[in-house]
Amino acid sequence: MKRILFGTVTSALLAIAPLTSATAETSDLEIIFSEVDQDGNEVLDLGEVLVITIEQFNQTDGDNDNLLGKLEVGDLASDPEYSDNDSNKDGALSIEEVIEEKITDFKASDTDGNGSLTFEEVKKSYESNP
Ligand SMILES: [Ca+2]
Ligand SMILES: [Ca+2]
Ligand SMILES: [Ca+2]
Ligand SMILES: [Ca+2]
Repeated sequence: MKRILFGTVTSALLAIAPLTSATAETSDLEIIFSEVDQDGNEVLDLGEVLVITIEQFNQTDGDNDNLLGKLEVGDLASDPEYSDNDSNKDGALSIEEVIEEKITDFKASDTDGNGSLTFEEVKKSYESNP
C-alpha cells in the first residue's frame, strides 16, 4: 500500500495522485526527482518533499478551507488512496493527513534509513509499488 508519491508540480495532488502509471519511463521519474530536489544535491530530504506537498495542497484547495474535499480532487476521490489517507474519515483530506502520509511514504522509501532519498531509492520504491 505504501507508495512513493512524487507527482509532478502540476499534478492535481501529489499525496493522492501517485505515479499511477506503471508504464512511466525512468526519464519521467528523473524529471520529477529533479523538480523535488530543490537544492540540487541529488538526494531528496523530507523538507523538500513536504515543500512540494504543501504547494500542491494549496493549489488543489480551491476554496482555501485547508481541506481537500471530493469536489476539489475530482476523479481522485474514488481512488482507494483517498479514503486511506483520510484517517479521521470525515470525507476530506486535511494538510495534516496528507503530511502524515508523506512522512510514512518517505520513511518506507528510505531503505538505508539515512534520512534522505537517492534516485535509486525512489526508483526502487516506485518499481515495487507501481
Ligand atoms: Ca536535495
Ligand atoms: Ca478546500
Ligand atoms: Ca480527513
Ligand atoms: Ca536513503
